Amino acid sequence: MKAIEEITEILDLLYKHDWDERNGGNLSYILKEEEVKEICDINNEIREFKYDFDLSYLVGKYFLITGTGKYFKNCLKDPENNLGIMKVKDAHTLSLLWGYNDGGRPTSEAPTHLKCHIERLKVDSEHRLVIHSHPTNVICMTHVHDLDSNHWTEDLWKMQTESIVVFPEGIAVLPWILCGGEQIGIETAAKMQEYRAVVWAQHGLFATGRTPDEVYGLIETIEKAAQIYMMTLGYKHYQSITNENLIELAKAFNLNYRHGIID
Ligand code: 2HA
Ligand code: ZN
Repeated sequence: MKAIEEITEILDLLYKHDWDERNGGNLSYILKEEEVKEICDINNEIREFKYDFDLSYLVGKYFLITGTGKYFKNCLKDPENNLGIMKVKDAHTLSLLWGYNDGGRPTSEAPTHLKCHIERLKVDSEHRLVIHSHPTNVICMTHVHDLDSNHWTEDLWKMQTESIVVFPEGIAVLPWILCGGEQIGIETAAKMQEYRAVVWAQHGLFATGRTPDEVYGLIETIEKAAQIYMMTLGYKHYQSITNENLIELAKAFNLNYRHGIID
């Protein structure tokens, strides 16, 4: 049950940060077969979920996915009702092996998650995790900042020294688009070809990576930079991190950072 423990701990932390109020946010995690075997019988299909887009890239993989309408607040104490483990059985079918005990089904954002997994796996074979959350200051920034991805990347990099170290590829920003729909899934996944983090204006953040620590750390660092931006907004700025400082950092930490923003 180690995988369930590590994921429910992260869900609980996200809730306690106020980044996933009520049923806000959702998560999907690629599990290894040996991890699934520790939790349930991999040959015992409980129910099926059909999707009309092409899942063939993911066939054979196992996913832990939060349930639709479920609260992050409740996942730690009751994982079997709030989470489900599924195998991608064929190009249009997820087969439920564990969880959703009260008759639930995957999050409404599951198509977006699955499309993001496909694009991240194409660029990083070790990719495993997608977390959608509602970090407060990231959402605040989408009200008071333009929505240009390079402008966001530059401003977040300049808020604190850690930013460029943690997300050297930058951050992508999408305008307001209807959530739960097809278009937002396609546009988010397209950004995931180049970025691990995509902001949804006036909504939240999609963050991806290899491990719970990496993805949680990415969310924390982006949100911290956005918090510094919001807390200093409207004050006279006497100094900041310069382009030259960032280039010096990139050299010192050997960062493969996104070019065309500070140079
Ligand atoms: O599942 O956050 O984007 C609740 C949401 C939808
Ligand atoms: Zn949301």
